[in-house]
Amino acid sequence: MEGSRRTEQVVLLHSLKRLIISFVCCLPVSLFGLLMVLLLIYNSFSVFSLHLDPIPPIKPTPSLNQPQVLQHHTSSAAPLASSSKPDSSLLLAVKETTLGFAQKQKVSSIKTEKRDELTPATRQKPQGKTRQRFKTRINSFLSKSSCESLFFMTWISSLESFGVRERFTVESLFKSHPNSCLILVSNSLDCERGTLILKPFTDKGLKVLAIKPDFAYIFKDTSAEKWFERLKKGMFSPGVIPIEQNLSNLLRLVLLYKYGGIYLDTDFIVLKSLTNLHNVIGAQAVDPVTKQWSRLNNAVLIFDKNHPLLERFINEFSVAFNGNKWGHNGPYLVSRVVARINTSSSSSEDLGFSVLPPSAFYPADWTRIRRFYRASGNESEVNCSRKRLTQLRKHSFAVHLWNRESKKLRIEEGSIIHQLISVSCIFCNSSSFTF
Ligand SMILES: *[C@@H]1O[C@H](CO)[C@@H](O)[C@H](O)[C@H]1NC(C)=O
Ligand SMILES: *[C@@H]1O[C@H](CO)[C@@H](O)[C@H](O)[C@H]1NC(C)=O
Ligand SMILES: *[C@@H]1O[C@H](CO)[C@@H](O)[C@H](O)[C@H]1NC(C)=O
Ligand SMILES: *[C@@H]1O[C@H](CO)[C@@H](O)[C@H](O)[C@H]1NC(C)=O
Ligand SMILES: CC(=O)N[C@H]1CO[C@H](CO)[C@@H](O)[C@@H]1O
Repeated sequence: MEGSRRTEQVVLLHSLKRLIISFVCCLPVSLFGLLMVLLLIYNSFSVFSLHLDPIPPIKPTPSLNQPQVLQHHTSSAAPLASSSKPDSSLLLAVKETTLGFAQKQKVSSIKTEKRDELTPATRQKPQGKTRQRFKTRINSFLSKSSCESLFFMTWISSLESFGVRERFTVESLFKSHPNSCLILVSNSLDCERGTLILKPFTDKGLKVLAIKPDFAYIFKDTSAEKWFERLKKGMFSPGVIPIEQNLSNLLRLVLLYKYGGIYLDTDFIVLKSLTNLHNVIGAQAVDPVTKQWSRLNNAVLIFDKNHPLLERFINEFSVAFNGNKWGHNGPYLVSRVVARINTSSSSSEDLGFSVLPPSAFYPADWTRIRRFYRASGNESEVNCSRKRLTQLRKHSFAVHLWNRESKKLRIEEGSIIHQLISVSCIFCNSSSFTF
């Protein structure tokens, strides 16, 4: 609406101008001075209209940056709702600006209007760039990096909380995959201070990109698109709150669906190369009697682009999303979908994927991860942990650390984790062991 009002204004000014010019030709010279005054007034008006730019000023930062995300963890509904608002209003503002700009270009062919155009043009630039940036930055990163394999991680929390443990996941990943690429989808890490955190890796020539997600672009043409639209509309009601947490579950599915590759949570120690694994998901628990998996997990996903199982996961997410039940849209979701496949006529072979046993990625259950952090007390414990280490090296690709359970634990010297770190590190300085 603003845009069209503006256009009317411009059209009006133009016809006024043309009228005046045509009058100049047939009027006596005595009136010329008066006309000059009129023109002066007109000009000052058109300059003045620059300041009456109807496009509302755009708030410079989207809502998902760190301080606000921190709030998401600690505070209640009210500040969260208000922090979500700028994001969607930002999208609207971008649309309006683009529209206004396009219409203006059509109407104003006269040079004097050039200055006027600059205002929306320069304003539009940063926003338009942000929306373009995701696609072009990822594409240029991939085309210049010649990636042996492509890893994705998402970081939805603050920059400050991306700590030694998270950095070590990246470290161990590159230790086993020095020629791979890592795309860290994150609002907080895609900034100057984030670049500093990743600098030790980039300085070594390791290929890592931290990039802000453009959700609208990422979800486009999947069943997540409509869900996201609904979410954005619903965001104004206080019901749906820290969407970023739940979005991470969806983001990993859609990123793999669009690009293919390996998704990894940030609480892993990677032990060996995953490049020979294709279209796999890991079981986290097995039924002791039937030996069938009883729970899958979505902390590691390795899938080709456009894989039908990912499509089913995304569909399930959009249909059955429930922001109030823990795990419902994550580990339980993948378990639910795969279990359904096995009981229906199609099987996992039809869809072309396999379920790896817990030893692959989840060798320690979350209830038992504690003992991995403790040093051995006596000889039998030493023997036991030595045996465990041998098994890990033999059967495990990575060890999930269950950050929720383990982040407060200290790594005791000689513990299993300590020994895994000492063989999976790149920098191997003392700070690696202090998490
Ligand atoms: C499906 O069920 C069969 C037989 O019960 C089992 O052997 C197979 O591992 C199951 N597949 C998955 C993906 O759960
Ligand atoms: C070793 O320590 C564990 C507990 O830490 C204990 O249960 C076990 O009996 C001890 N074994 C020996 C041989 O001392
Ligand atoms: C530990 O292992 C060593 C050699 O493998 C063995 O000699 C020793 O008896 C074991 N100790 C215990 C307590 O099992
Ligand atoms: C240890 O390595 C990290 C990179 O992981 C680096 O930022 C830090 O400065 C190093 N510390 C020392 C003491 O070298
Ligand atoms: C399925 C899932 O992870 N849901 C989460 C959505 O976000 C809320 C708030 O953090 C969590 O409590 C839910 O567990």
